[in-house]
Amino acid sequence: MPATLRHDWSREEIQALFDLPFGELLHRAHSVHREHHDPQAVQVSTLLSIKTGGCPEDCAYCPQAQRYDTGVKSEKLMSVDAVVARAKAARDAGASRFCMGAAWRAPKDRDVEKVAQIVTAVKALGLETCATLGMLTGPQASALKDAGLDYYNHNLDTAPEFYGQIIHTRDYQDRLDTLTHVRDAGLRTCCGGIIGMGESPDGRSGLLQALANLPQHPESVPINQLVRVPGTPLADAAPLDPFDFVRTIAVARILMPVSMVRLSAGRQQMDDAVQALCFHAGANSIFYGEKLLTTGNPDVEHDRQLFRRLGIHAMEIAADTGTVHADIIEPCAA
Ligand code: SAM
Ligand code: DTB
Ligand code: SF4
Repeated sequence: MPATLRHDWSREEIQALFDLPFGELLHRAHSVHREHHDPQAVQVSTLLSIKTGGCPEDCAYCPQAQRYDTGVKSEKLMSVDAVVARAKAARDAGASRFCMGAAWRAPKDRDVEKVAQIVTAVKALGLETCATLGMLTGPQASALKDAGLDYYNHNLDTAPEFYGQIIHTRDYQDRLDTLTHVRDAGLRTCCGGIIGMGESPDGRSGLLQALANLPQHPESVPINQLVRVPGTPLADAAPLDPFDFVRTIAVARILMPVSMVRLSAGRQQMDDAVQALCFHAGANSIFYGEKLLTTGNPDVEHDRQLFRRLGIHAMEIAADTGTVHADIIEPCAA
């Protein structure tokens, strides 16, 4: 059934969902999930860092910020052929989407031209394409769309009021502006955040509120658990209660019922049972392959076994590369 999507969630309503008994919250989230998705189908994306390290920004979580001593070696933009070889391998291993990340604050126009060539070549392999390159102008977003880009990833990362404790080199509005350019160019948005950076429970509600109250729900919502990288300011952030992570997935599923919710970074540090709870709570997308951008991810064989043990399977690309968005009706409540 087509979903009625809300964009007017209050902080109190969201907090009340977080405060439900765990079993009750999971029951509600799983029911919403079943209404709109095949609960056994999980979308798999493979990530590649196509331009690594040396970033001028100061995102406190990020191993690629130049100013932190994290041991990440800077590398320039990869060639089309080198990226295509990695994309082919990802496709042959079963990925349906290839996500290319670059450690830029904002790409220059000539960077976008080069990435556009890469996108066209990856798209020709029959994969869905996604890129995350930092802040984009409207014309840059359109150029990427014309090259065959399907999704653009740009995260809000955290609640507006906590953002200033994590990033000082650009503000929340800059992120919202890029998301507007991406949507206006006709690209699908992939937008989420990070849990476990020391935010309060209200901070988690604030992130999900900001995401759900965007003019359109992002088609893909990556929920990352902070990967605590030595050398970054958040290296010693307090560990997250795994149930709080599962709760965040569940509330995201309830607020954004037709979006794909991605159980994103942090799976390597997560017990298989916690991942199973995340799938039950409504996560239906993962990053697949041994590496995220610079940090580790579960190996492919482990994930294949996990899928078998849980009776879930990888989702196919729909004919129009629309994955599973056919039943979205936007917008409803103001
Ligand atoms: N430079 C671009 C940008 O910031 O938009 C694109 C790449 S950036 C690495 C993409 C996203 O990765 C960030 O917005 C953040 O949400 C996520 N990320 C980076 N480091 C992380 C970490 N240590 N743990 C979890 N997520 C992380
Ligand atoms: C997202 O939300 N998570 C991915 C992707 N979008 C680009 C990145 C996770 C990065 C984790 C740290 C690293 O490997 O460098
Ligand atoms: Fe740079 Fe992106 Fe890392 Fe921030 S998250 S430091 S913008 S690569």
